[in-house]
Amino acid sequence: MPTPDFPDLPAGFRFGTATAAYQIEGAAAEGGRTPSIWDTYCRTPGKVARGETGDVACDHYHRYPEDIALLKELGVQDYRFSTAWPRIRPGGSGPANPEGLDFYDRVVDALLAAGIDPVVTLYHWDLPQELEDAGGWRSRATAERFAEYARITADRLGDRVTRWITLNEPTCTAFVGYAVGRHAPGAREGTPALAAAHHLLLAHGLAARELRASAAARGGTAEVGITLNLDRLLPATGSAADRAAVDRAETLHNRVWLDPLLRGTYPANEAETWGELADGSYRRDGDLDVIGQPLDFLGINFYRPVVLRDAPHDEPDPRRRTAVDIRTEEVRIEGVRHTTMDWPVVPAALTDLLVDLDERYDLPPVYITENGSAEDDRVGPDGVVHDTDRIAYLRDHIAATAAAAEKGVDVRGHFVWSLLDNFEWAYGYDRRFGIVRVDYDTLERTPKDSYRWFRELIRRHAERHGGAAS
Ligand code: IFM
Repeated sequence: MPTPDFPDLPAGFRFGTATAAYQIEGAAAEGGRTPSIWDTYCRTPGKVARGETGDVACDHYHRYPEDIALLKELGVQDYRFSTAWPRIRPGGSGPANPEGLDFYDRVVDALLAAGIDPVVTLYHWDLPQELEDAGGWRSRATAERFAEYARITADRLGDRVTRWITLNEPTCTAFVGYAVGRHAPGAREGTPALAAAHHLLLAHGLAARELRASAAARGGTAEVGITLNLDRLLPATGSAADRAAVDRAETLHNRVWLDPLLRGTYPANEAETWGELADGSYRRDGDLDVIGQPLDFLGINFYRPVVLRDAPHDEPDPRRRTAVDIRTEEVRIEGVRHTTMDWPVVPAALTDLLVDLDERYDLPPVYITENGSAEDDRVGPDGVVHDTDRIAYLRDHIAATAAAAEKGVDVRGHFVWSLLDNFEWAYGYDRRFGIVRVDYDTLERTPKDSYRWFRELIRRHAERHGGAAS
């Protein structure tokens, strides 16, 4: 059966869009903000395409009223954005920065005035540089500083923000940042990257306590979640070796987070995955209790499935191995469209991932906190991007979420990545994920066809299930 143009989601389902501070805000040296690891990384020759930086980005710091007007016109119920740690607590420790807090205060008020619920992510990769200089996520102290920053932010915004996401995609922080070296801080390490993963989990747990304590102190409650980019991993063949490769990758990508968070245990096959790199030296008694406190929701970012086969180690010398060298190799999925990230488009993999996770874990309510595609956008003679491929991608993935809901997964919302074209990390600005085009010369925003399609989906959903579109 062909996917309907406008998939039907359950009553009460919420639609949103997502962004992140460093990718859109700009104003990198304004309002008391200090450098993060991404400011440093962008200035390191050869790290980011064309030497681009987030200095200006979409200039959302100054143009947020215009962006919130676009959200209002779109009709979304939710908007997910991140606060910048180096804007709220410059340098990562010490006093809070009133100007930074005032900025987010204005954003939250403007969203609420537009009838949109803010969903705040506290960490979307912009670690204050001073904390990296002191060890970064390899160090337990960073988790403690993070909890303090969470409390400062919740004490200021928690009277209006009720849904909090502690971390975005800790896999990218721990492994792309400290083992692959393609994200800030650009390290290629073994055990320290595993320590970073553990400290990120601890940071989540400590911050969750603070968020709840802040809400309780004002007689309210906070809904606390974490966003993981969970991979749908498939073996290239049915061989035992390829299935074992997927098992190791499941631990690297998914179980390293899900097992401590949802089962209160470390993954059983750590030794098979990492050998002596996983020496546990960075763990302390009681950490699992902090990490495993109940989640109010789980955020899942999904873009594509990954097919893997068994492979030898990249690095023969065990002392020089990184934490991502787990004897696997990615195999290209043929016969499907690939986006400009070269990511295969396989929407059914999202349904399969959700159903499989639901069978394996006792899941809290789920939100798809990011999903979208980078496309080769062309501005037509009418000045508009007619992004039919992006519309098809979004339609089919939202339909895949609907299919998971039909199969019994408690999935409550779907956030499109992203509202705006923005700074795509090591790729710089030429990978465009937005449903609104940003002209980086003039900073003019122009909604694409996908924006109008998403607005119509939201409108029809409201019509079908009662209630206003926002
Ligand atoms: O742009 C990123 C975002 O910051 C985190 N999730 C994936 C997106 C697309 O690569």
